[in-house]
Amino acid sequence: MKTFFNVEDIGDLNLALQEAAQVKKTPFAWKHLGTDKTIMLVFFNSSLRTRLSSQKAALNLGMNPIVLNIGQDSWKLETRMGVVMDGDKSEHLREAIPVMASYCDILGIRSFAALTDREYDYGETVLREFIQYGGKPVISLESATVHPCQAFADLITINEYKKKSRPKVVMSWAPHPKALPQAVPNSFAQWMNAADVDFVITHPEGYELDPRFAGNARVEYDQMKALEGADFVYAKNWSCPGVKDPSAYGQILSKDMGWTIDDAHMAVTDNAYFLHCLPVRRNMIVSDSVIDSDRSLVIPEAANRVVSAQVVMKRMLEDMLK
Ligand code: SN0
Repeated sequence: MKTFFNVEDIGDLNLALQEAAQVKKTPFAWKHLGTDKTIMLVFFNSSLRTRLSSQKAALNLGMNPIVLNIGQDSWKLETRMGVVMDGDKSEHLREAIPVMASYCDILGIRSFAALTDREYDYGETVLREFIQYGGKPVISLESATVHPCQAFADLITINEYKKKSRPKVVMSWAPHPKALPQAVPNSFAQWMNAADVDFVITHPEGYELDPRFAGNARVEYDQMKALEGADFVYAKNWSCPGVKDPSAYGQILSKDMGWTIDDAHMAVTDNAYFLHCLPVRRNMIVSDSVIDSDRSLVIPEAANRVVSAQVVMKRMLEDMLK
């Protein structure tokens, strides 16, 4: 595996889930793979789970992790090509990428969507530059349009807790005070479309996800109707993906608190489990009563982030031996 970006990169999902179960059971069984190998985790944005779970996964595999926070520990980096660098950015990605790549065997990159230029974000410009100029395997640690380590951990969690062979999984938009990227819902939709689940997306009008990720997933605009009989409720806010109206890209179209997942929403489900990638805004996305209930899986879901990251790194290290 040279890149981890889309669901296709992991190949057969059942095999990936079997491997995840093995990694979870015996996390230190592949320590030899990472001996004398270094992974560099580059963060352009804040992180708690991704940063820590990636480091833990690397350590489980015997690798040395190096973490760099761009702009805090490093120079501020210019990402646009062809500009006169007379502002506050001291170094260009064009030099920084090959330099960082020369110090490691695998690169992990967190670079959120800026939500101003749809083409730049949806072209995954920064991630592609790391792939092109780094020449090393690259993992998206939430880039402009995808968060594959999260979606893989979500799938692992659903697989562990499902009571039916084909559970109903509902991803619901929920309100948030800030404009957030579409990376988490894009990846979740992409992975659920590839998995053996009955997948439904619900959101207010205007929040339609890019068809590259939503595919043929059922969209139900009536949130309560969508939640009926659900086995898993996956809540997430995202800003306008700009599919129907590109000029609205990155905007907040609704703050309707009627969409907050509370007891009344959970009551129409089939005693569903609650999932969220975290960080979560309590009583915006989900009520205290739901996230504090015994149906909430947010902590085991976050714990599975080590497992998903470790499967991906393990595959990359195994490929280096070929
Ligand atoms: C990020 C997002 O993509 O939605 C990361 C999720 C894994 N979330 C946020 O930026 C939340 C920030 C906030 O202030 O609530």
